[in-house]
Amino acid sequence: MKKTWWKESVVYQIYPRSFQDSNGDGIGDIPGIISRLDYLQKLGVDVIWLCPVYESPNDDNGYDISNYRGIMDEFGTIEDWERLLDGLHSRGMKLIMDLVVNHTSDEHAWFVESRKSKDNPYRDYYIWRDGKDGKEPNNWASIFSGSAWKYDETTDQYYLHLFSKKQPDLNWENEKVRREVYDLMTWWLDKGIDGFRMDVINMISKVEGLPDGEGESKYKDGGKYFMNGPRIHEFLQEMNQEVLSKYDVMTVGETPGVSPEEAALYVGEDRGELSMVFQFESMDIDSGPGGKWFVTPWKLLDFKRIMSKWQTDLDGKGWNSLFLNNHDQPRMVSRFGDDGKYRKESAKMLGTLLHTMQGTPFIYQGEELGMTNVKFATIEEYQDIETHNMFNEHREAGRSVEDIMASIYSKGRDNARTPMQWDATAHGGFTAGTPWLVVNPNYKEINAEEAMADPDSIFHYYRRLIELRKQHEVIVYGKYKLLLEDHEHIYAYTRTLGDERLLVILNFFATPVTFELPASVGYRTYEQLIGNYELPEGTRLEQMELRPYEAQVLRLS
Ligand code: TEU
Ligand code: CA
Repeated sequence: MKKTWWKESVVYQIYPRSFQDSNGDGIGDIPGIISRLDYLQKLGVDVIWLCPVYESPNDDNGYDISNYRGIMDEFGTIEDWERLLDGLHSRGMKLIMDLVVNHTSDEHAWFVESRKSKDNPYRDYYIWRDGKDGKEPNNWASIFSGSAWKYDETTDQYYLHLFSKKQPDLNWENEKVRREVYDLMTWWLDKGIDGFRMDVINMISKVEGLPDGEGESKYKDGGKYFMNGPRIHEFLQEMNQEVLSKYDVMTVGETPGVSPEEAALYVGEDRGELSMVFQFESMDIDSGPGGKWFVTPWKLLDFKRIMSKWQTDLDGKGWNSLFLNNHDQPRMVSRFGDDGKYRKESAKMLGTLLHTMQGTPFIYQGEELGMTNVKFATIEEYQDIETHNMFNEHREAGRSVEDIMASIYSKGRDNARTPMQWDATAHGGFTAGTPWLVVNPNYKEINAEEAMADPDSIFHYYRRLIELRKQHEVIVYGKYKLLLEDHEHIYAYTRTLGDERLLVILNFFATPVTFELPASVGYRTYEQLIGNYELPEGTRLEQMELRPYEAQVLRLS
C-alpha cells in the first residue's frame, strides 16, 4: 500500500448547524466552530469534514445549494470561512468540504433559468421529461418519499429529483454541467482546501431512457438505474484529470449500495478516481424487508462478515473509510452499543473497533462524548425533511403514530443532529438562545466539559486511540485477519505489518464471555496498548474472561 497523509489521518465530521452557535440565534455557525478549534486540536484529529455551509434555502439543511460560491447567511461570511481555514491550517489540521453536485436547490440560478422555457440555455442542466398518460415520466420513488418527479406548469414537463422536490437532479450528460462543477471545485481548491466529501456521487450517471423500477409499492426503487450508472467512472476520471490530480487532496465518495467489488472501481489506486468511499452495507444491517424504517435486530455475525469483507477485499487495492454513524444515521452507541448502563464501556469498545481497522476513521461530532439517540414526544419537535415526509407517507398508508414514532426513535436522522453538548448550562452550552432542534435532555451528564475533566472519559480514550495511530504504523497499514469467525459475541482480529502484530479483542455485548485465543496465533508475550478495562495481571489469552463490552488491544511478540 502506498503511503499517504490521508491514510494516516483521522477525520472529524462537523454538522455546522448543530456544532456551536455564537450569536444566540439558535443556529450553529462558523464563528462558533472557530471558537472550538482548540477542543478539536486537543482531541488530536487531523482533518475536518465540514457539512455544507453554502447558500441554501435549507429544505435539506444545506444539501440543497443555491450558490456554490457563497456562504449561508446563518453560518457567517466568506471572511469567517477564511478565518476557519486559517485557524485549522495554523494548527496543522486540514479541511475538506462537502461537494453536493448530484442536485442543486430549485432556487439555484441555473434551475430558475432552466424552468423558464424549453429553449432556455440552462434547460438541459437538469433532467426534464414529458409525462406519460397524464402521469410521471417513470415510476421511480424519491429517496425522501413520493414520486421522484415534479410537474412544472410553466413548460408542462416534469423534472427529476431523487431527493426532495427542492433538490432537482443535475444532468451530468451535459458537458456544460460537468464544466461548471469542475470550475467550482477548482475555485474552492484554489482557496486552499484539502479535499472533498462527495454527496451521493455514485448517483450522477443515470441509465439512458430512465427505465421503470420494479417492486410492490406505488412508487418504485429505481436504484439500479441511477446508482453506479453507465458513465460514472468516465465522469469521475474526467473530474480527476481536470481537477483533482492537480492538487494533493483527499476525496471520499458517499456511495450507497456499493459492494466491495464496485468500490474497487472507485478507489482502485491505479484508477484515478477517488481516495475512498463510504460503504453502507453495515448501515443496512438492521433494515427489514420494508426498508430502513422497518427495523430488525442486527446480528454480530453479519456485522463481522460485512466489515471483514471490506477489510480483505480492498486490501492492497484501495482504501477503506471507517465509520458507524454520521449526520444521516442514528448514534452508534445507541444502535450498536448500550446507551444506558454500559454507555461508556460500549462507546469505547466501538471506538476501538473503528480506530484499529485498516482505513481512515471518521468521527461524527459528539461521538467522542458518547452522545445518544433522542426521543421527542411528538413529530412536531422533529425538523428533518426525510423524517416528516416518511411520517406523512406512513400515516396515509395506515400505520399508527406510535409505530412510526418507534421507527423515528431508532432510525431518524435528527438523532444525530441534536446540538453538541458542551457543558451542563442551559441548552448544553450550544446556544444562548433557542436551539433550532431541541438539545438531548441528557446534556447534564453527557457533555464535553465533564468529559475533558474525567481522565477515564470516552473523550480521553478517543484521544489515546488517535495518538496510538500516530505511533504504530501497523494500525494504519497492517493486514487484517478475522479470528473466531463464528463467535456470536466476540469480535476479534489481528493486524500485521512486518514483524509488528496487534491482537484486538472486543466483547460486543453486556454478558461476560470467555475469549480463547486460537492456537494458530502464536506469540511469546503481549503488552496492552489500550483497553477500556485494566488488564488483570497474569491474564492468559488462552482463557480470558471478558467483562461487559470489554475492548483490549494487545501487541504480540
Ligand atoms: O445522503 C444520501 C443518502 O442516500 C442517505 O444517506 C439519506 O440521507 C437517507 O438517510 C436515506 O434514507 C446524502 C446526505 O448525506 C444527506 O444528508 C442528504 O439529505 C442527501 O444526500 C441529499 O443531498
Ligand atoms: Ca448562530
